[in-house]
Amino acid sequence: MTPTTGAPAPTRWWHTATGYQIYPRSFCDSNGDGIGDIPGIVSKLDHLADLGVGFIWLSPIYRSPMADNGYDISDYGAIAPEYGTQADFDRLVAEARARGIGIVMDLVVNHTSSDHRWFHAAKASEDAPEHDYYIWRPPAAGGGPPDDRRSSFGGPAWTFVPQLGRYYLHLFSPDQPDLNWANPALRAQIYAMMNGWLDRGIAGFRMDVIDLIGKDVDAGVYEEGPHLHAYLQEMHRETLADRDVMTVGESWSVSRDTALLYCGRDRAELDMVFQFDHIRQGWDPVLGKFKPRPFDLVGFKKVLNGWQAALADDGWNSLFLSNHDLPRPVSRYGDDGRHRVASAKMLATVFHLMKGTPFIYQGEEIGMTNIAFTRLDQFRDIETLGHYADQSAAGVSDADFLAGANANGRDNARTPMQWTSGPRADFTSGTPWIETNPNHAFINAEADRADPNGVFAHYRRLVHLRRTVPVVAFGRYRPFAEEDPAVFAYTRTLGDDRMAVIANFTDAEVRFAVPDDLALAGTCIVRNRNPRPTIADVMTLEPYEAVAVLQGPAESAVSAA
Ligand code: TEU
Ligand code: CA
Repeated sequence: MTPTTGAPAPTRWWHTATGYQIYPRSFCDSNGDGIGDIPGIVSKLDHLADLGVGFIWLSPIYRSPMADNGYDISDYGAIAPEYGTQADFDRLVAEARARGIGIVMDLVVNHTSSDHRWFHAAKASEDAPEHDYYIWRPPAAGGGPPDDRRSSFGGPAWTFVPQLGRYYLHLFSPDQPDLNWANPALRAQIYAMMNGWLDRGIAGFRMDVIDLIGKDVDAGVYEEGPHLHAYLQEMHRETLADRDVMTVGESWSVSRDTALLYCGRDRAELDMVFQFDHIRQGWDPVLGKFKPRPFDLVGFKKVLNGWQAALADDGWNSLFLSNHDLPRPVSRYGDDGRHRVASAKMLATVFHLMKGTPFIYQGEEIGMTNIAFTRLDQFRDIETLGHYADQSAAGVSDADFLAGANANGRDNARTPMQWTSGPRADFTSGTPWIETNPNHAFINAEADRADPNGVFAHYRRLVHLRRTVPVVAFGRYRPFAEEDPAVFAYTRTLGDDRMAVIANFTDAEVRFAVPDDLALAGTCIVRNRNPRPTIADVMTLEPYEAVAVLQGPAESAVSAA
């Protein structure tokens, strides 16, 4: 382990905060059009204040044709009319701030919508200054697209514009043309836009696919391209420096070897990255997400333990299992039937007690599950529909595709937030844009919050511990039982405080021989089964049992769970 050199890292507000992701379309609809909106979010802020979160990451709310539910922006300065007005947004920022919650905006600047005025100008004439805001190439020598890169949503990554005789690049759908970051005028426009939002009092940015902005198309380098870090440093200088905000960059290509280039303390780029090694570890290496692999705890731990080690002394981890692109954790990694509540709490315990900033995706805090669709026409997502076209052309049967899409598609976790057992879960008084999970009859915020042993109460405790117990936020991480196929175990240490976390990832009882340095006696601060103030010798863990024990001076400040 590398010893810390130099001065200790300064403490920032987001080191002890927990984030909460809102997918606006599916959170709360205030006007009955079936689409969640900003007034709906404002009406639910007390739910979040009660949970104790420090900031909300708001998926995009800018004006957009919604081909990809807002990840296709047509005006960075405007609020989507279906989500509300500028006044609604300012009210959200103010009302959240009054509850100690910051608003983190989604910054989608790898691409715009094809309906952005820049793209209209770019397409109209090669002489327009905006033409060079996008990435154009002539057809390949023998005709056809410049290279055989595929779009993330199926089909080629290049679309031909006949009147120009050229192709434009879109790493996502044709409705999402990639911006040309090599153009300095474009970069200046983006920084001005960011400053505009920052000046309105937001708490930071989550940056969509930020690893893609530095690409060198002619060299065939798309991920983590040669210009990435120069752009991020320039962006920091022009927008973030001297502001006390939080930034987290989404990167599907970042590795433990490159992470500190984005979030090292002295880099002046980002505060954190969202990395996906632990997620992709469960995908088929060739066929990808629509062909999930059986869950392998040993591999999963290796990845997560490796990230804890890589960012132990510099940088900072983000901690998450779920977002609007991923399946519900309780369905993917736990048991969404009989052991739903216990496994939801177990997963939360393991993630929230690691070192880093945890993110809760809406509904996770009440143990929402994936919906199971039975027909392809129930899906709305551009990614799922695009891959369906590709895979059925490749001979994959509808039944197989449906199984893969239910397991790992994005819509299954985008169903409306389940507020009550009432009609349409009280998400809307109208017809929701995507079906409500029928299990809202028994899985809903009202019922869960009324239960002192509910999932919400468990999350609230974890969020509170991070704020109040320094070893939870800052303690050094040490993994145990790395080869154990059933148990996730680690300690955290800070000064004389030690915390042990032990979790059974299976639906069976497990006999666990406790390694020496993991055993301790103190206060049981988190549990989902019986209290265990002592961890010694051999434990028989119940299905999905999770327990955290604290030993040391901090015990006096914490009540037993
Ligand atoms: O996602 C990045 C991305 O690459 C996804 O397509 C991802 O590979 C896939 O969903 C895996 O499940 C971001 C946003 O989070 C996503 O919602 C957008 O669709 C995408 O960028 C384009 O902006
Ligand atoms: Ca609405």
